[in-house]
Amino acid sequence: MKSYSTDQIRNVALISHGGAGKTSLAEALLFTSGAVNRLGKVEAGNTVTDFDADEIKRQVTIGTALAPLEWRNVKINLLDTPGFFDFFADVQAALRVADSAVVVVCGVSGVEVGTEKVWKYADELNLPRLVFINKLNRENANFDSVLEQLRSHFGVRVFPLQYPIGKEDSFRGVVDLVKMKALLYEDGTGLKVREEEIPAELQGKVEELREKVVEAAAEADDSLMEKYLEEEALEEEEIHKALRIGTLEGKIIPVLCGSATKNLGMQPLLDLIASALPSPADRPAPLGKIPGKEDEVTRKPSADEPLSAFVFKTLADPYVGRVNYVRVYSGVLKADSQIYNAGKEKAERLGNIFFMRGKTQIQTPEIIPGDIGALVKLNVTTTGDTLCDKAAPVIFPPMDFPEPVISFAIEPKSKGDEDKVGVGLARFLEEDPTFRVERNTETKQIIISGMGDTHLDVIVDRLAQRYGIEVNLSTPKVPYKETIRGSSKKEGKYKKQSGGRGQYGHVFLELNSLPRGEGFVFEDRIVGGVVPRQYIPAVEKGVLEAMEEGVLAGYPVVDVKVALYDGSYHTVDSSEMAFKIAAAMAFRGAMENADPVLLEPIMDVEITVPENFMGDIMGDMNSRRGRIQGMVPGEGMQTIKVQAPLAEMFTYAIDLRSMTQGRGTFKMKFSHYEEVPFQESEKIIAAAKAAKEEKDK
Ligand SMILES: Nc1nc2c(ncn2[C@@H]2O[C@H](COP(=O)(O)OP(=O)(O)OP(=O)(O)O)[C@@H](O)[C@H]2O)c(=O)[nH]1
Ligand SMILES: [Mg+2]
Repeated sequence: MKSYSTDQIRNVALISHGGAGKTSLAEALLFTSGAVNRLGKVEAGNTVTDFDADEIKRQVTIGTALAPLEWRNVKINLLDTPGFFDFFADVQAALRVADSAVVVVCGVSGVEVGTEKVWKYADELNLPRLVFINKLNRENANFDSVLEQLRSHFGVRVFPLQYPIGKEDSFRGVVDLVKMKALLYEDGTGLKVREEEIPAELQGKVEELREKVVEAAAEADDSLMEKYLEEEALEEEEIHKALRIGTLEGKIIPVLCGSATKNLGMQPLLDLIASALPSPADRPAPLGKIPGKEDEVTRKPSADEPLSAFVFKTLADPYVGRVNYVRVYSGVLKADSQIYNAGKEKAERLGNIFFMRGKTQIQTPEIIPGDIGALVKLNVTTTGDTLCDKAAPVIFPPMDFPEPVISFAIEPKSKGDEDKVGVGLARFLEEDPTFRVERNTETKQIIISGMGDTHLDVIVDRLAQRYGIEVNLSTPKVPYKETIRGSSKKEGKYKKQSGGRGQYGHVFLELNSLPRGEGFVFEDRIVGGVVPRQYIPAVEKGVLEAMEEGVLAGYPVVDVKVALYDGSYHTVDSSEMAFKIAAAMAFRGAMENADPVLLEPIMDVEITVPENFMGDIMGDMNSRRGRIQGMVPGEGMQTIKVQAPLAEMFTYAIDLRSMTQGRGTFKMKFSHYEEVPFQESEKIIAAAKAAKEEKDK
């Protein structure tokens, strides 16, 4: 690859609803620019950016991939992002380092939930963007209606710069509304464009649209306004300059169209990316913190500034090892150099450094400010880290990824694979910021959590593929607990005095319930040494051991106060062991008489949905034993605060998505334990009994 300067770089994320054609578009752009000499297909599993085995199998993008290409003196770093909601973290990562985006919209489905979602996110980042209406060769594709949808969703700043020629099967080119020429594709490769006069039947339509483009250009560039008002014709150059100004400011969002799989419409798209989308130098320099100081610093995209680079994605490749994708913000990142990980306070040694095109490593001596590349074999560095010059350390803010929303218990199919599962999962943690693994100490299960069932399915597939481990997923066990509502007293006596040294322990315990969350209190009310001092800790220990398995369903017991108020001993036969056993017996007996109940974890849930889904959400929450705590209105959205039992919430991520077609989101965190209602409780106790009998068989 040639060397470029910062103003010749375009970091462009391809974003869309799932399946609009981002990967196919990246492929077509690579092919048209000559970066690859074959147009791969998603269906054939041979695209540059969907290179992962799981992506090929599922024919969807799972992780953001890089695709640099060269076009007329500009280096365009495409970032092909996933459209599937489960993998949204990778969209976030891509948009963090992109300077602009191409929003791909399907010419048949038009604006979809995912389009709105990525658009909103790009808005939050003030990201200049353009729209590509794809799949115009498909049956029922309709440019006019999709444009209409775009304008009604995203406002009148959305302007077409093209109009398609021919429909569906006969879609064969576009009218360039700036040049006012027809661009025709006739040889089937998409590589040759023939310029022609605009077909007569489109003339009327095209002039109407052109008028709007000129108007928008005049509005974007003050220097053109006067000329425009005096009804002087604007030059092509002037319009392009104005479009660039308008696009960078976000006042204009140009719309182009074509077909990725037909490789139709790629040259104008590449031209517009080069001419209208920003270089790193056009974007605000990022703010970072100097470690240990409060002051913020900016790092300008200049080779003279000290080095700073941000790691936006880590791949834990089982063969290549760890690959860190970085964007350099300032200074020049050089191969075979020392760099400093400011957050982790560790120096790292660089060997070879690369540009990545899909999985292909293209070696480079350096990565200049604004460019994106990959580093291998770093020891401590992962996603979210800042790399810099040790003499001028800086830390850029890490990314704010969403918390996982769905959990499953994971178990190897063959016993003995537990350790291997642990090692494999730890690898995924390195590369996936929205994946979590946790060992639940109460249920003894390993719980994996992620952004949706597909996300976790992919993890399962990868465990098999990369590490040869087969696992089962199941709904996690609820960590129920047991407690008492009443109080009671009970005697416990353990006595064995036949032959040899005997055993003698004897206690009286009183149980009282404690307020929720108080745990356990032990009270020693022995007077006159009826239970000798040295045995009292054994009594407490016996109680604690008995509390590990309650009398109802074997769950841990909480929120009880246990008082030892009487007992007796034997000078020879008493022992710590005997007192422990006596205490456990007394505890169990007392608990049975103290109105024992099951407790279940209650979660604080915050659900955000468009207003029209409110009714469904509330009805559904009712059936999940949820209690509405409040509502906070937002822009067209409502946030509903609910408390609901964990037992009812395991599949909520999936259900909410299907209830709201993916528009709803939720957050959940543990709140407190609460009594399980009688009917539910009966079921849980019966299930525990059955499980125990099964085990004892
Ligand atoms: N007819 C037609 N099909 C297309 C076109 N572009 C993409 N497709 C098909 O649409 C499907 C999805 O294309 P992808 O390129 O994987 O879409 P994507 O946006 O990358 O999908 P995700 O990464 O899963 O979000 C594939 O079957 C493509 O062959 C097009 O221009 N015309
Ligand atoms: Mg894709």
